[in-house]
Amino acid sequence: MRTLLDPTRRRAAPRARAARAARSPAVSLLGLLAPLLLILALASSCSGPKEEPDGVKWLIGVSHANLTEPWRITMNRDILSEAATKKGLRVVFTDAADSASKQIDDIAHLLKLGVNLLIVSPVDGDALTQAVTAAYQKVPVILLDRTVEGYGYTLYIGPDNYFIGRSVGAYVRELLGPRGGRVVEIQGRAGSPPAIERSTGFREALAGRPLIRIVDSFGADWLRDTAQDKFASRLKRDGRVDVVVAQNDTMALGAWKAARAAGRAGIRFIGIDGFSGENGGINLVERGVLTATFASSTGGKQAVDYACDILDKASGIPKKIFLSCRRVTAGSLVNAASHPPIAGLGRRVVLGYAQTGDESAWRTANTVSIKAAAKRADIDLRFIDCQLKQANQIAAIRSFIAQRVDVIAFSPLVETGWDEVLREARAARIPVILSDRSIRSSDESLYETFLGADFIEEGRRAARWLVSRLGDHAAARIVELRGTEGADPAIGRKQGFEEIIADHPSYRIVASVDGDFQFSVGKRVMSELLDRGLRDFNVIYAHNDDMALGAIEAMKERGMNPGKDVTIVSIDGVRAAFQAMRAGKLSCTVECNPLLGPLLMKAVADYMSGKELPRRIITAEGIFPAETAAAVLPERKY
Ligand code: GYE
Repeated sequence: MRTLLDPTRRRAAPRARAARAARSPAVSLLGLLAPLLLILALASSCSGPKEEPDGVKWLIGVSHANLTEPWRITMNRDILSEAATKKGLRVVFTDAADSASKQIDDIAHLLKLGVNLLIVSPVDGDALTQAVTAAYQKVPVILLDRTVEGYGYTLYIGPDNYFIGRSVGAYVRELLGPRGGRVVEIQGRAGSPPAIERSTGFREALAGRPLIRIVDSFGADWLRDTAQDKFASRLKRDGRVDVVVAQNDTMALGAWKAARAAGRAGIRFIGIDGFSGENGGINLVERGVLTATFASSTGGKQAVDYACDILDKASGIPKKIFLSCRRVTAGSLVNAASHPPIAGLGRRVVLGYAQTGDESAWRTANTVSIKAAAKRADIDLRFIDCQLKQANQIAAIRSFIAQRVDVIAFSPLVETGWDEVLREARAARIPVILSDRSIRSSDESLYETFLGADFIEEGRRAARWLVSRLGDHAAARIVELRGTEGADPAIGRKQGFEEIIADHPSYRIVASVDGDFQFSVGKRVMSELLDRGLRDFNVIYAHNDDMALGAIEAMKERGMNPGKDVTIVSIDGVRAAFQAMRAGKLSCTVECNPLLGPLLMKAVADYMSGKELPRRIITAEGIFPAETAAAVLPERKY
């Protein structure tokens, strides 16, 4: 049994002990109580503080749910390979063997070792919430693959399982065509969040295609042999199957083995993960075992990369990263990598940006951030203010295509109407990044990534704060000032707010008007409501601060007492909101971070270097009730 730490040596401080053991070239394996795999990393990137005498700059603890599932074994490997590129970085692992209580102990053990940062892949999000949130008070915590309740962590990185399920469903629709067919679904661990989300997305994508029938669905715990045994039994009971959709490649391989053993030909097998190597999804597609796989990285490499940024106190660390997934079939194997590096340009990268306009203080800060970050990154920014007209944004994108820019980014004024112009960008092989706002399209391949806020959560936060302030059963009569009709943030903030107040029947929206995210329009529409005699309200919920401030002015002009008689909650967190809160006019603002420039330029640089971009990059945000305004205002950056 190889030991974890060298027990014969003088009992040095835990961290130095772990680091010294990590110098051992051999990878030490399982110990008695808390299996720690001590891995030595070598060459350079994590800049870190001064070099310690034993060469250790940073010690990262990785708490794994288990080290048996193929996905997690690959995740481990990804963490190792990325860590090995970081100078002075030491990484210690624990394996909870799927026990939540053991993982809680492992986390405590790693903290005792003196790790500088934790990477945790929870066995069970709920069970680990308290331990993770407590650890977050001591060190940065990156969650991998599964999240916990609330926001008590630094960064979440994981697959967008719902999106993966939808992508698989869209492919099955294509594969079976109008004739349809009989599908067997093999889920991972029945009832686990990834299994539920993948299955939900898959079923939703098949809606409206009654001739595609899921004739059986069972869990196989992500394991090949379990899938093989269960599918063999299925074939014995009823062999009429056209397609098997397994929630990972290894279970798809197991089912394929069962079909081969039963002499069944003609069934098509679809998997998920798309790992390289023997029996990885890519290899199985090459061999014709799988018809397709959906390749999604484990996030292990990204976790180590971001761990170094966090430890180096880099700015612009997002809150959530949802990894992308790519369909890989025999026909698409050639460019199995998402795209080759665009190197050797011999010139500055050219980025075309189509901005909505300059409708609010948030937008002004957003524009400043983008321009400053482009300058710092030495990127040639072609920036067009589209004056709040979608037609202008479409024209701007076409002009960027004509200029052959390297990357196009824009903040879609509204969610729909982009497919045609984005197909033109794709035809021109120019990648598109959605910044700040997203689009609604059936073609998920029209853009590389979305970076911005979780607008639905912002709406929930506004409502949760309101209920916490007024009480569960308060008679809240709410005037809603909506953002631009059809815009992603307006739709999301309305949805999130209504989701929470739906549980509180005494909270009612008595008027809802479109203020177009603008101070002047917010003031106008509020004036119209007041001049039409509206007085029976005691709350204003505004989708952004500018409209709230416009409404406050309208009320003051009519002798009303905003912030006293009427509780006003809005979203953005711009400086003027803090000033209004300090003056007692605004009650609360939910932050929506406009400083997206650094995130955008990192995404452009990553794309240009051939890195696969995440599907969604969600910003970190807070909530600021009026009582925090005086203390926080001096440090606000926008
Ligand atoms: O809330 C508002 C701006 O898209 C999140 O647009 C952004 C919104 C923001 O006009 O102030």
